[in-house]
Amino acid sequence: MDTPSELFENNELHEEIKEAMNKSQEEGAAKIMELLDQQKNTPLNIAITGECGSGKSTFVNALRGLSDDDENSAPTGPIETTKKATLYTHPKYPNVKIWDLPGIGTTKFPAAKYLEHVEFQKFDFFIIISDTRFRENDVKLAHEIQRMKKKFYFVRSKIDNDLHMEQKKKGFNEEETVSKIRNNCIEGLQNEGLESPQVFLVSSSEPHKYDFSLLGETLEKQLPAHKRNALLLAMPIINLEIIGKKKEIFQGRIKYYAAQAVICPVSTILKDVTREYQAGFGLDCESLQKLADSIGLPLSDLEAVMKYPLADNEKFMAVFTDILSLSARSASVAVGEKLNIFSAIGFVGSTALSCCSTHYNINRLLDMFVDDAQRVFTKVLDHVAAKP
Ligand SMILES: Nc1nc2c(ncn2[C@@H]2O[C@H](COP(=O)(O)OP(=O)(O)OP(=O)(O)O)[C@@H](O)[C@H]2O)c(=O)[nH]1
Ligand SMILES: [Mg+2]
Repeated sequence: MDTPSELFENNELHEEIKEAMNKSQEEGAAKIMELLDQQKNTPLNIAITGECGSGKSTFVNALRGLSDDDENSAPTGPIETTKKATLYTHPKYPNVKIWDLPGIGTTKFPAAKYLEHVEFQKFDFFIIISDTRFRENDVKLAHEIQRMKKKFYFVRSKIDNDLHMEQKKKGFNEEETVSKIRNNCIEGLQNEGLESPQVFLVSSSEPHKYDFSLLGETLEKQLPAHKRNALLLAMPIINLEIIGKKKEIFQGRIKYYAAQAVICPVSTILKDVTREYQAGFGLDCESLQKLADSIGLPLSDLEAVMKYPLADNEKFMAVFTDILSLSARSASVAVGEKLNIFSAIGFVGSTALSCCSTHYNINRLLDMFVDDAQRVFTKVLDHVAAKP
């Protein structure tokens, strides 16, 4: 069972909440919301750089879960050269900022000057993209980034193109080709003096394939803990594991929302988390439509696999009401478990009970969305795999 300090991550937070709670339960709840807001606003700044035409802007769009022709996407194409650092905010998580930087070769600056020019201090890490072997400029930049004690990752882009070309040759083997490209990139970097470099092979048009997931996992592991959630929530859904990781983050936040029951009607809280989960799992109408378009399926085919198709508002509201009445009956069991946690930070009587049952209801909602996100993603994968 959670202890109070586990509930609010560490004793320091626990103390802050208790202090506010000493004034009133309302102040305590407001403090808890303030802490949640701080978590949600953790900034993450990602720099994307590389030579002209290497696929930077397309990669920026893939990271933001957008296709190249979406409104607000980064302009891409053979002549759409990125000449100055351009900021692209994540469409659902404005704290996540992706910077499309001009390639070092286009600025004529030496690596150190280039980094100064793009204000390297503000970036959490750099992604250096190339659609061929990495060149002298890329390596010089990597050395300089290292000297500035920042992290960088090499991404070899447009892997789909390479495979498409190789496919035409006799005896084609995808795994072998991928491994050849990887080794070629690694050897090139080693020859330029980089020790044990890691290269991620990526197709921005098929992010669920190749090394896109591995890149995400690597970034996640190497980021400081407080930035990790920002990255994970912003990651597009490219595999089932990401759905699970997003679920964990949302689960960790339920207690904050539940505490809000002290100062806010439960229905408002549930509507807020519903919106957050829909956006987080790409189940809002706009995201679903985009997804359907991107794989050439009618929206109704995706909705058909969902248990709670949200476009059908009336049906959804009926399910919502049903969940609430059902959970009211079974909540009493769960309430017992969580009660001492909320009581431990100072919520008492009916207030603590209300927090507990809200906690239970939000959990139910989250499970519901996770289930549908898994169904939709599986449908997408099946559809893509069945394509000739
Ligand atoms: N097949 C395929 N094409 C890609 C991929 N990434 C980029 N492209 C194409 O490569 C071309 C250049 O991509 P951009 O993303 O505009 O490249 P960039 O690095 O931003 O280019 P500049 O801003 O001019 O330096 C475009 O026609 C993209 O559609 C990919 O992963 N697969
Ligand atoms: Mg560009």
